[in-house]
Amino acid sequence: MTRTMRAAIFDLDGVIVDTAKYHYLAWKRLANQLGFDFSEADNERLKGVSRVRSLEILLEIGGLKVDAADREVMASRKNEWYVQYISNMTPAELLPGAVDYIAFLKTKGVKIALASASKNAPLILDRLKIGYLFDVVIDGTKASKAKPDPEVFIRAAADLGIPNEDCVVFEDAEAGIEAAIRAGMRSVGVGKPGNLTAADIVITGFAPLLTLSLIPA
Ligand code: B16
Ligand code: MG
Repeated sequence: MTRTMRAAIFDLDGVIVDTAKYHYLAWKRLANQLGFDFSEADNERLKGVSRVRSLEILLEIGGLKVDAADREVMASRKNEWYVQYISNMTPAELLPGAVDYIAFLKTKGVKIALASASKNAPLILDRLKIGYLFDVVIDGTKASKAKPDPEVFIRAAADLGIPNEDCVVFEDAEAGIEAAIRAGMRSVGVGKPGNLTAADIVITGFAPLLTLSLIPA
């Protein structure tokens, strides 16, 4: 049986706003400072993953063992650089069609949530003045378990009052698609064809959906 999409749950970084490049630049800067390189392919493993877990993966890639106190210093340093990068962000860095697509879904009565691992989500929503789009926001300041744990999506659906199976998740990260599947939700991967193969469908962006006035069901 086909189920209607009653709620759309959006990831933030890499789906609505092009902050993934700033996370990458800040992690690369830290890796370089620690004496090793960090490629865009390596960065795919960090997408959607919490700050603490991202640092662990980065240190694994560099083959470094670092105690907890130094890890905390490094995570803070990366975040300071990241916040510097995003503090000059403008609406030009919203991904094409994302805001229009969300506005379109709202006209169809679809509930909208944000479910992001980022503790910086409130800052980004404020800078870009897009907080009004969301009926519910679950971000890294509210959730304790990072994707691929389904916590953020399950909490978003519960706060919206919509059953998990009637929600569709929009995600750019493998960890996020896995979290959506574990939540019993359908998923739309936003990224390059060939990536995110576990998603129900993969789109390169929202503009084509608008052209077709398409609501994935
Ligand atoms: P912060 P999302 C995630 O946001 C990013 O994809 C991931 O790269 C980042 O490490 C994580 O947020 C934590 O972000 O350091 O700002 O708390 O994609 O779930 O919106
Ligand atoms: Mg993301």
